[in-house]
Amino acid sequence: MSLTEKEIDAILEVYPAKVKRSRKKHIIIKDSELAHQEIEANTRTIPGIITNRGCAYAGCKGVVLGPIKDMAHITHGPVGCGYYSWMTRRNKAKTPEYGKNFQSYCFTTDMQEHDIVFGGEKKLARMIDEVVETFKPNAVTVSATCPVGLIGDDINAIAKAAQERHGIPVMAFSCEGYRGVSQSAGHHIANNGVLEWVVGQGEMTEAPAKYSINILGEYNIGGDSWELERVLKEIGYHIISVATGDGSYEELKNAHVADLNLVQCHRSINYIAEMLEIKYGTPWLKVNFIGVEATIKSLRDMALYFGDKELIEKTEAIIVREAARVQPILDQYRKICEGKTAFCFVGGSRGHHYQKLFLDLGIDTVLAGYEFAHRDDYEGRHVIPDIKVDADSKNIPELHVEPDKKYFKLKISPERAEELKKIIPLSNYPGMNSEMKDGYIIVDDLNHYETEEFIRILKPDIFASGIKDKFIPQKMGIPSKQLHSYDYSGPYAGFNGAVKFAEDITAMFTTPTWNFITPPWKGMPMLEGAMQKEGK
Ligand code: CFM
Repeated sequence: MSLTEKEIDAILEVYPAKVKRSRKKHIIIKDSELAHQEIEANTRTIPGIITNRGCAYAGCKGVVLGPIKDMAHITHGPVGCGYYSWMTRRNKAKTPEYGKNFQSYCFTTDMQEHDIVFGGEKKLARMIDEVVETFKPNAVTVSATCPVGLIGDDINAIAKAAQERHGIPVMAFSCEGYRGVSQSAGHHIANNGVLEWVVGQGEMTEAPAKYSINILGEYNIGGDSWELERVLKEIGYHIISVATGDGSYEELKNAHVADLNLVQCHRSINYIAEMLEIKYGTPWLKVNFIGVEATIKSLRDMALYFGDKELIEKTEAIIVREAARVQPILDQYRKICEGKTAFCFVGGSRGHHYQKLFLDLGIDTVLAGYEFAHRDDYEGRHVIPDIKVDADSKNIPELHVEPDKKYFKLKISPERAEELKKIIPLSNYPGMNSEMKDGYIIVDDLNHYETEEFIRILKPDIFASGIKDKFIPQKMGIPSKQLHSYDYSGPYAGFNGAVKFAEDITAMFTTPTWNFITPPWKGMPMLEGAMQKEGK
């Protein structure tokens, strides 16, 4: 089932002309006959449109920094910012033996009117002292919220002085909510800080074991990374660090010695991946561990990178064993799921990744998109040189990196890298659009009005999205699956994750609840007309 340009125009007709023109650029119908299809992305949301996006602070503190468990993450701002970025994302973390884990704490300066009027610097300095003395974290981050930037608190100076007082790293992030058009700006700000102040601070000069890797852009939502680690460790990989799910300062500071960086979520971590390549000579490989087929492909790509016969054989043996174990279970669920259609609209990666898992179950994704991704996440990294740098992106400092004098080491020769690039996505991401079928819809920054309209026309069997928009489709009679925090479930990654996901969505399809809901369009007339008056 697909839509025509005319039908999309009809949806956008209710907007004022300028808004219509703008929104049209954010929507495309996949057509592989065309040489290239450009989509507008990472631009400001139109005021008044109900978007699902978050803010720069959410992307920095909430997404990238927050999961690092042995650091204390202080929110300098009103209490709500700290509270709403505290654990709601379900990024799980285990406390290692003799290790530290502050995930269950929410640290905030709880700024009040007095602090806004007279400045919050002294309060922040006191707060850092109190946190360090009470909890003894391995490092501290301070994330700025909107009012901090507006009143001009110098968080960098406060952090620097605190670092000298306490002798542990204290890092300041100017990630005020308004720094960019979405949480994407915050990812970039956090990436810069992690690369500058964390990675490379460790003493390791060599990888501690064969096949040493970092898993970048994996946040352990619902325990995803634990399922990946189970398989990767059994194959023989040594995981130096995960950025940042269940991650730690202690591990991340030695991330520079890895032989390979995996990139699961391209949007939130591509800056670090790229900078690690320049600074330490470690290439990155785009992986997707969502879905059985996708997981198998990623494992094979990894084995090809190392090119070691023993590793390739072990990889194949584990793939055969795991697939034989989960496939019969998935086949049962597939009987119910097969032939259904989905909308898959998530933040910056999952709109693409989960299409693979849906496909494993015979479900076609007819509409997909991202809240805040950039054009390269849709069209592929080759478009990066063509992306216009606007005033909003200029707001975020670009870190200039050079090969590290002490630690730079080419992990593979340039010739071998070029050879590998022909067969695996090494330092490359081809984007979501390349894998969408013709006629299907790609929408950037989907809003609530358009959601309802697309649902009314395409009538998907499942709506996969987030907490802000899930309840409207749910009330329209469409099962709605949260793909940010997994609605209290998970893991959904890897082999066991695919089974859990299949079980969850099959339960959603088969619950008798839907018999008690009448979708609005069921009461709509098939035809509309007017009665002719007598004698006319
Ligand atoms: Fe990456 Fe994420 Fe995502 Fe993301 Fe997010 Fe998230 Fe997400 Mo919610 S880092 S871009 S900023 S995969 S919190 S774990 S689910 S919007 S698609």
